[in-house]
Order: sequence, then C-alpha cells, then structure tokens
Amino acid sequence: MTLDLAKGEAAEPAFRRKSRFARVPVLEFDDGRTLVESGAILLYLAEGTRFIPQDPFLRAEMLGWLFFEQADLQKPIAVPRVCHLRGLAASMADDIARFHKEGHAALEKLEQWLAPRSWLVGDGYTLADLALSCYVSLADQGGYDMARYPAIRAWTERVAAQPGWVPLLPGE
Ligand SMILES: N[C@@H](CCC(=O)N[C@@H](CS)C(=O)NCC(=O)O)C(=O)O
Repeated sequence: MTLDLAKGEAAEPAFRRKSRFARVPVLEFDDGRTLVESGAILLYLAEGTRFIPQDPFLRAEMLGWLFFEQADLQKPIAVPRVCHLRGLAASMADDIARFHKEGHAALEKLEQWLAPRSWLVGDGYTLADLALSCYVSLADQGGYDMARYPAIRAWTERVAAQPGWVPLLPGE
C-alpha cells in the first residue's frame, strides 16, 4: 500500500491502525501484525543474512550507526527535502537553515569516518551502509551542497553498485 503524505493520508484512521506513529514505512504481515520504524524493519528483514555481522562488537557498531542515523541524520535531511519537493523552501527557509546546520554537523562526522574507509563497519557492506546511504544520497534534493563530502559521495556510489541495489524512487 502506498500513501500520499502531502494529502495527510498517514493520519487517516485506517493507516493509524497499522502504524502507531502515523508514519511510513510499515511492514505488514499476512497475520495482520505490523512492524514500524525503518531500523526495526531492516533488522527484521536482515536477520540471519550477511548484512548483520556475526561478531558481537561489529554487530553493536552497526547498531550504533543505525541509532546515529535516526538521532542525527534522518530528520535534518528528510525535512528540507520534503520542503523543497513540496515547493515550501522559501516559506520554511529558517527551519531549513536550522536543519542544515544540524545535518552538516552529522555529515562532517560521517565524512571523517569514511575518509580512510570503504564501509561503515569492519571491511564489508552491512545494514549500516544500506540504512545510512539511503537518505544521505538524497540530501542534495533538500538543498545540501554534497560536493563538500567526497568520501561520502564515493561511499554512496559503492553502495549503489552492490548487487540487488535498487533506487528508492525510479530514476534516482
Ligand atoms: N523514525 C522513523 C521516521 C519515519 C518518518 O519520518 N516517516 C515520514 C516520511 S519520511 C512520515 O511518514 N511522515 C508522516 C507524514 O508526513 O504525515 C523511521 O525511520 O521509520
């Protein structure tokens, strides 16, 4: 099921019964149960795969990146992007500037971590790379100057070259 968030469809009662936070994404099971929060959904789907490291330290480090994405990156990138896509960039300029400040602080940290590395955790592609690269690769749509981050750019290209990788939206 897809929703038109601009029309407020996430707040409709039928969807709220599936998503207690009235947000996408939601993973719905055949028995009617639903799982919310992208990190929880990714961890469920990746259970037992090579995307979750076996080593306890590396697994915890991977989780740390998922938490960082939620705490420091997701909103500062998602909100300006939505404002731009909905033609609200001028009227929301002050909010966007505040989010950009927060987002650039997080992107700087990501850039520094990635500069000497190919992947976020250990020496291979994990759920951390998948989860963080998604919004980071769309940040320019929210007015972020991503030319400042060459290591991030190289990393998002490595992620996009992974077998089975598909863009979030067609053409992106
Ligand atoms: N922490 C949540 C954030 C999800 C979220 O913010 N979803 C937004 C779209 S990106 C949403 O559904 N907003 C509801 C709305 O716009 O009405 C996650 O990662 O799953």
